Amino acid sequence: MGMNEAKLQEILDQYPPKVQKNRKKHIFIKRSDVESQQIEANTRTIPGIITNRGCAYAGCKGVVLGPIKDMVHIVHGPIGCGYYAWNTRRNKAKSDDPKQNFINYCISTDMQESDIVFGGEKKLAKVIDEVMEIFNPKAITLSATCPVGLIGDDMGAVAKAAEAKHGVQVLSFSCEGYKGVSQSAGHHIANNILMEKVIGTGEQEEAPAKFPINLLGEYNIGGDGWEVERILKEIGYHVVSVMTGDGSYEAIKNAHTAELNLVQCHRSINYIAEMLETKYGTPWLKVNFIGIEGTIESLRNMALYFDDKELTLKTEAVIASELARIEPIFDQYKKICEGKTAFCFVGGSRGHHFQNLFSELGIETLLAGYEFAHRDDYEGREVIPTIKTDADSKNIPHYTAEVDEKRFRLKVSPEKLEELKAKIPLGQYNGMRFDMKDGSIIVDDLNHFETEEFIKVLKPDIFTSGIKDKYVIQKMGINSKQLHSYDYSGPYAGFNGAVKFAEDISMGFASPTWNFITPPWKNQPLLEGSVTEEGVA
Ligand code: CFM
Repeated sequence: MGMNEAKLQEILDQYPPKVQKNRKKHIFIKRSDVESQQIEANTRTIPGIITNRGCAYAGCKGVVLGPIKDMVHIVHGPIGCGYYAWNTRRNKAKSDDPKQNFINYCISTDMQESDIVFGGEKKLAKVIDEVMEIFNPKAITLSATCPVGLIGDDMGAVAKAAEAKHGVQVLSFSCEGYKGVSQSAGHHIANNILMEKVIGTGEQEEAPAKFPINLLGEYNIGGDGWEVERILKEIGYHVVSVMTGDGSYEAIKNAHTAELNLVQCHRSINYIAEMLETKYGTPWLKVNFIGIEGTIESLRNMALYFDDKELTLKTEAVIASELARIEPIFDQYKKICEGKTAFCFVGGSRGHHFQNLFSELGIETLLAGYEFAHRDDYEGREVIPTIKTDADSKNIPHYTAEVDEKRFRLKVSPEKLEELKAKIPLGQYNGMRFDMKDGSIIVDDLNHFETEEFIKVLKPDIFTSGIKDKYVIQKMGINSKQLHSYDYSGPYAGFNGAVKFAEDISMGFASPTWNFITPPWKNQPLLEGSVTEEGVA
């Protein structure tokens, strides 16, 4: 049985009226015969509902700052916030100088009750001293967790004093978990400070090689960034910096020297992309290195931008040789996957990006969504001016980049830019809805109740999301693959990544495990009941 408005309403009817009214705005069935389908996104999850979202601290320290390998990232707060985030995101890094790679460390001020009562500033200053003594890093970040904001520790003052004492940059991030409705607020806070205090502080005026690019919104989960870099370097691009997977403080300082910024994850880093254009005149191009077709299209769009004969020829040569190598293997896996169906629910960009790979494998995506994306990630960037700023988004300190008089340089003429914009997504992102088939479901901040309900109706063959729901889904007899951590596998980006993904999910489909699981609805009477304002009836 497929999904239709009536069936969707039946699911929603199980909610109390207030909850139903709220959740209805976060779900729609794609229809291309209507011009716009608005979704509510980036608003608070209803208390008590089991969401997959994380917090602002997770988005700031965990997502954007954490992967920068040559800075020490100190978490100011109780040990749980640091320890629980320790290496769980699989943002890999390697360094030519092993003494400047701190990715494997978890550094926390381990706040105790007495610190909450009497303040944690002294302890934080002491931890910075210790870090300098043990690691001697080039720079340090301080990330605040909830109690820090609640007791009013002045991390900025501690950072300033430490900079004077140690002579290295100490950046303070006021990213207390409650600063936003999800990790999305933390991305924004991290973007602002990196732009204000790090990017453009390098001494280079020009990149040392031709075709210099920054790769933004690529976090090297399971080695994705390495695979993308391998391809770009083979073609002849010079990767100035990656933000921030396997990223380096030293490289990010010189990000202003790039001539094009590539944006893989729009949600987490579109702020920096926009600000780089304002400040240095560098346009950004939306790319998607997930999927073979996505990778090829991204490479061809880059070639169109640089408009260089040799680069274009090399792009085509690399595409041809990669295809010849991987297609026969990919096609083998396709035989296993073809005709299957998927749910694809991930953070703020993968819920869209991985639909490419599914469709290349002959798998139809029936339902997709994001945990914490904004309306533009669903509906396209043209809706940005219509998004209302609410009290929660006002929590994020405002920062506006201004033109750098010395370093601003138009990379292509305004006429050429307009011409290119008609052909390639320069400064443009169409969002998830654009690529989805009519009749498919788009859900924002999917919760556990809806997860189970949609599974019962649509019975997908594979569900890609995260650790919080993985085992619930598997117990329902459905192949479940984590698309946050890749379940200890990867890379899944680029040409090699597409093959690896195909191999991994084919193994999942071919596993005899599923024969031993009976989904609950097959042999157990399901409890009939409803939840009302007063409780369970
Ligand atoms: Fe961007 Fe990400 Fe994602 Fe994200 Fe994330 Fe992640 Fe993600 Mo998990 S930065 S929005 S905050 S692509 S950690 S590497 S997988 S939710 S879809």
